[in-house]
Amino acid sequence: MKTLIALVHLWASTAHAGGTIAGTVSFSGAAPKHKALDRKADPYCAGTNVADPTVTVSKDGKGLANVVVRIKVGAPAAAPPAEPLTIDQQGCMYTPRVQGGVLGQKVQVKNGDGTLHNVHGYNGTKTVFNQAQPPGSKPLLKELKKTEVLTVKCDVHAWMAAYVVLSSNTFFATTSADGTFAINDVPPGRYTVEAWHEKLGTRSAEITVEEGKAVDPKLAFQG
Ligand SMILES: [Cu+2]
Repeated sequence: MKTLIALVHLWASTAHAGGTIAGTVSFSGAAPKHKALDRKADPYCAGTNVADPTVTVSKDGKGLANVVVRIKVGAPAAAPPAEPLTIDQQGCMYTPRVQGGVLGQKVQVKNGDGTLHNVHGYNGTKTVFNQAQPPGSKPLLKELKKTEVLTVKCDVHAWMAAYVVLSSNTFFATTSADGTFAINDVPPGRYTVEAWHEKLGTRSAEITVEEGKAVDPKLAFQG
């Protein structure tokens, strides 16, 4: 029993080693007006109004959602997890819209809708995969072939878009609705951190992570 307790203590102390990269990705300027998407093309989708989520800012207008924050330079490379990333299709929108992953990780696309989607993955302008997914069909499991930023579009519904930002390491997070993020258990060291947004581009910062401390890279976008 004593050994078990000692092991649990050891696990607890090592599981939270390192520091944290955390903060709010800030937004300044005029918050975009959220026009409703034109979804009349498919009666299945047309019933609900959905605001254009391309640039989503927090309620106070100061934080930016759907930004992938990641260590771009300085972190040890990691093998892709065996578990695929998941993108679901619900109400004729992709969920999540933006997420991070590890280079080489697979992605599975589910169709929770009662309508046909055509899942079209791009690396830049190059097609990575392109497959119709009728309602009730099994998830599509796709390899991303060295893609760093995967864009997923639907050839049936022009408004649908999802993004997967793939890194060589496991240190990444996506900002919440209020623009906040946290990357935990980062080994102490100097890093280049990058923020990626689907429309507003990228920002980067040089930071130093110290044991047991949190550092905010103060990443900022202007609208
Ligand atoms: Cu669709």
